[in-house]
Amino acid sequence: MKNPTSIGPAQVSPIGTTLERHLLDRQRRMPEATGDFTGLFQQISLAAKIIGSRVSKAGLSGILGRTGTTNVQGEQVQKLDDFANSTIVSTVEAGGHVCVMGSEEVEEPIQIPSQYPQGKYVLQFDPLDGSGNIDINASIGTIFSIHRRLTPDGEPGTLKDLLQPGIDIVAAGYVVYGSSNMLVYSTGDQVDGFTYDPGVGEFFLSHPNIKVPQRGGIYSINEGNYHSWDKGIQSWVDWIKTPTQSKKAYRLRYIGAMVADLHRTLLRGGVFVYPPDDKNANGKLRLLYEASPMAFLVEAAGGVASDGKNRILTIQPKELHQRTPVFMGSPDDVADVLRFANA
Ligand code: P6P
Repeated sequence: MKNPTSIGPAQVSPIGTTLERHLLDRQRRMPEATGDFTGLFQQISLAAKIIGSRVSKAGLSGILGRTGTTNVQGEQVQKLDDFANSTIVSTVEAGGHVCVMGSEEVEEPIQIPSQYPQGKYVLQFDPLDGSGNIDINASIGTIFSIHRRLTPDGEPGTLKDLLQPGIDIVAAGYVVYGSSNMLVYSTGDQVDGFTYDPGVGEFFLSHPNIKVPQRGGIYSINEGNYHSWDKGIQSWVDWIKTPTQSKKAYRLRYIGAMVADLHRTLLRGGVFVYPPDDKNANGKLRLLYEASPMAFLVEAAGGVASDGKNRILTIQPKELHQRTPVFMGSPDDVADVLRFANA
């Protein structure tokens, strides 16, 4: 009988590989692992299940619509935004694995109450990305990224722990609440996708080792902003949808939720672009809890993630809610749009 605790490659069990099993197999391959990361991830998974359950019946539980408040972004806060934010905060803070959190919905760093341990990790998240889609039952998502703390162990975390570049991310992932709910994550080496089985209450490995195609046939951008873009972006859009002898016209797909648009891009290839426009000189998307974690995943899947000039992962954050232009997806497609953008 083989030693049951042997640290061999993850065996695919007859019941399939749950997220928990995947995390434990990863932990067993790392002798120095303390279980903190696995514990944090299990809290994130629990929060995702709770949020997914509420999202799936939002229309029945009086939780659609707006709270009447606006968030730090100046956006109308949806009731589900608030619910998702408080679910993640309350689930994670009690676990004692993080020292500070950053959320799209909260202006300041979220401190860990003194009754809980100050952990060694830092969690940043967009609790419900694309929340404008909630009331029309279109896909939405949760985005998260995990760093190690920089400040001394045991003390409350600070803004310094949050303002870290994407190249130092320990793990990043997203949950897409769509026709099925999926959790996709990476610790940098590969990207694995897990589909939620509500009958069992577990995420099961369904998309191991996701790789972005070198080139796709889809472009994803809000063409409603066409007249507020630089000429370079306008020229790229005109080019990409014009068939030539050597190139078919690309298809336009735009869901309006970054998680859903990039989930499709990871699986099908192509390019997702949110460039600067008249309203947002630095683009609309936030660096720390949208662009950076998604760039980490896209690069881990073999794609490219640029702010138009540099890798998004190399940006040194200066503010918690700073924005960045986003050009992400298949290497050849990102190269094309950057050629026009920088012409
Ligand atoms: P627009 C959702 O509000 C979001 O932050 C991203 O998820 C999405 O990609 C983008 O904004 C959509 O913005 O201006 O096209 O509605």
